[in-house]
Amino acid sequence: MAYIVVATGNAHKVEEYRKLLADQKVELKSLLDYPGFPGVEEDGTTFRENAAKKALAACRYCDVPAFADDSGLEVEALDGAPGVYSARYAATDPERIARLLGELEGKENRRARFVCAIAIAVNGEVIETFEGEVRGVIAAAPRGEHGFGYDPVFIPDGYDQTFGELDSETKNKISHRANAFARAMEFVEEEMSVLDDDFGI
Ligand code: ITT
Repeated sequence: MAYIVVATGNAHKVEEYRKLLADQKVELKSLLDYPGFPGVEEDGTTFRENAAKKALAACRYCDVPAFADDSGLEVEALDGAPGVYSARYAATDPERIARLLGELEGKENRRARFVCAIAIAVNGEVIETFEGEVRGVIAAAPRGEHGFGYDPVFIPDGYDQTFGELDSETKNKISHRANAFARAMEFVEEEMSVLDDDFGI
């Protein structure tokens, strides 16, 4: 079976993509299957730029079609922070959440959005990037054990629970990652005659 590499070392992202790709005739590998991958400096100023860098590096290193996601949380009252620096906001998930809640102390506006950019690279070139988002608010305190990152403090619009409390099926229907992925799949299906051999779908 043909396979595609998702250029991430984040096992939670891999799991989400595995579920999103469940109906496709393509096997998913990730950088966890390529321990020798040298890594990519995520020095872009946009999610799209970083996603493109990661996808390209993986496509060239693994010599197969690859896609990557760069994602993060943008908080209105913090002028969009932590944004592209979401992973580097502090050393661990609990510390990142603690810093975020600290910065928001006393602020009334708790609106935020998760953003995900996906880049697809084939034959050593980035062919397209896509973006998805999910809007919501930041909870007063972390709740729930599901998901990863900022999930315990993000309450998506239309729900009372955080992504940490909602099950993975629900998150995978409405998340920034699911929305970006749906756009990417639409593109892949439309361009199938071009990509058929590479993707094997
Ligand atoms: P890769 O670069 O290897 O894919 P990463 O975790 O470093 O893994 P990013 O550079 O895209 O990924 O950083 C995204 C950060 O934004 C991530 O570490 C989380 O803190 C946060 N984030 C992104 N998507 C999230 C989600 O679905 N739920 C919770 N937090 C998320």
